[in-house]
Parts: sequence; C-alpha cells; structure tokens
Amino acid sequence: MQIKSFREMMGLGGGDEGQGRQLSERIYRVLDTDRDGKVSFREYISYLNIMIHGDQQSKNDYTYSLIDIDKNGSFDRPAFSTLMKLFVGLWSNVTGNAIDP
Ligand SMILES: [Ca+2]
Repeated sequence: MQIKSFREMMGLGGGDEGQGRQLSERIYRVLDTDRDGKVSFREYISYLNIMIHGDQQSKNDYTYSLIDIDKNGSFDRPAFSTLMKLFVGLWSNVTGNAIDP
C-alpha cells in the first residue's frame, strides 16, 4: 500500500498538506516494520491485530513509536509536543472545534 492510499483509507487527509498528512506519515512509518517504504497487507493486519487483540504493552509500544520517530528509545518534550499539536490540529480540522492547548 502506498502512502497516498493509506492516507485516504485512514481518512487522515488525502491531500498533500496539513496535520492529517504529517500524522498519517508517522503512522505509516510505524507500520512499515521492514522499512521497505511500503506497508504490506501483512504489516497492516499485524498492526490491526495488535490494536484489537494485543496486550496493553504492545499497544503502548506502537503509540510510543509514534513519538520516538528517530527510534533511539527516548523522546524529548519537543517531540511529544509536536505529536500532540498534530493530534490537536487534526481534531480541530475534523470537528471544527478549536482546542486551546
Ligand atoms: Ca514494509
């Protein structure tokens, strides 16, 4: 699955700009576990399986990897703040309700 199809499928902004695009690209990178630049059907099903049937630690690991984008095992406040701004911006765009962070 290519990134554009992924964005459209996830409803995270099929366009070329905005928080939806940035957030979907982060999720796409997390799902691309073999780092070949594509999310295979197997990778996608594996992600869904963990999110639906996985234990809390596995779900936490996926969520953590959304923040720790350089995969060094830690993240700083700016990295966390960036992700939260993406979520808040996406929420505002989708709902039309502004959130004052
Ligand atoms: Ca892949």
